[in-house]
Amino acid sequence: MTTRSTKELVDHLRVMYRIRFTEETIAALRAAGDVVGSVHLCNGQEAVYTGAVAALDLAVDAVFPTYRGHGWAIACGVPPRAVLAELLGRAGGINGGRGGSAYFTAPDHGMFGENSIVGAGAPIACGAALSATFDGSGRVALAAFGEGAMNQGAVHEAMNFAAARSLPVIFLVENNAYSELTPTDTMVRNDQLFRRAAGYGMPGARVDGNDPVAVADAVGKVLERARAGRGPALLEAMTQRIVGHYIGDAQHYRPAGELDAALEAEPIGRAERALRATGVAAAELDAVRAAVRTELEVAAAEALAEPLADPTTVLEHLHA
Ligand SMILES: Cc1ncc(C[n+]2csc(CCOP(=O)(O)OP(=O)(O)O)c2C)c(N)n1
Repeated sequence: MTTRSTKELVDHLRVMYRIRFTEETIAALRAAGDVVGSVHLCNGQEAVYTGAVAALDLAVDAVFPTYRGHGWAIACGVPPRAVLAELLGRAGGINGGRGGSAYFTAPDHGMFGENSIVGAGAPIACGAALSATFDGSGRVALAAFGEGAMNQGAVHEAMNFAAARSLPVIFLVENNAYSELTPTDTMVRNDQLFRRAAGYGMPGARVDGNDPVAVADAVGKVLERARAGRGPALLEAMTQRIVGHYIGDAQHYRPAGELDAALEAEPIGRAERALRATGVAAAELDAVRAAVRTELEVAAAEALAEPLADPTTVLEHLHA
């Protein structure tokens, strides 16, 4: 694991705990019947969000994630209470309980909306990047999507358009090895997806997606390039989800031993081991973990205590 400073890795670890404990809380609330609807958890992929967001300037930059977006929201600074309240259909949720898990948006935090249409965030990010070429904001748009989305026509069109116009876009693939229940290597002839960048005329690189510092470095490099007007880039962050594609997915499609290996490599345990190896006391890490646990317990209690969204307001914010 890349370590530049202990503090930097502890800061990443704190955010990764916040994401993981949010997801665990959501799973528990779902089991209790309080959270309904489509929910895709991101356990195991936390380093991608933590690292990428650490490199961005959320005062100007914009993130366009997928339906697996809770981790992006938390990394962008959305309070866990607001995420939980949204999934619980509470009026105090980040979108008043209307968006739920797969559609919430937090533009005040630079997180411009999840999207359940696979790959659809890529062309939307191009729009945000195109606007930056007019408004002088210096904004870079980051489109995040899974490796399955790399085979969507909209993603191809977005990459070609961004490259042809030298738009400030970072295409960030969260390669968790499965598109829903289908292994990536059964879907493509060449599974080194970052190599497709050359075909569009932009730089492409693979990065260890379980190492937040490596992700921050990789995003930081292409971010500066994009901000300087030198166009888009494609990053492929290699990671694994350590939960099902959706809550309730029995994961029967995973070969024996694969999940154990993923649990060995997952970013939180790995960061803890790296910090311990540099001399950080176990008690210090226990204190960081416990503080975030308490934060989530308080957030869940507060969210559950909030009133449900008022059904009579259901037509508000609708444009047809
Ligand atoms: C346009 C479209 N096609 C199909 C689906 C159904 N679908 C939902 S998630 C998913 C898998 C996407 O895999 P990947 O892009 O690798 O992301 P991951 O779920 O692994 O994060 C599919 C095919 C959809 N939501 N949208």
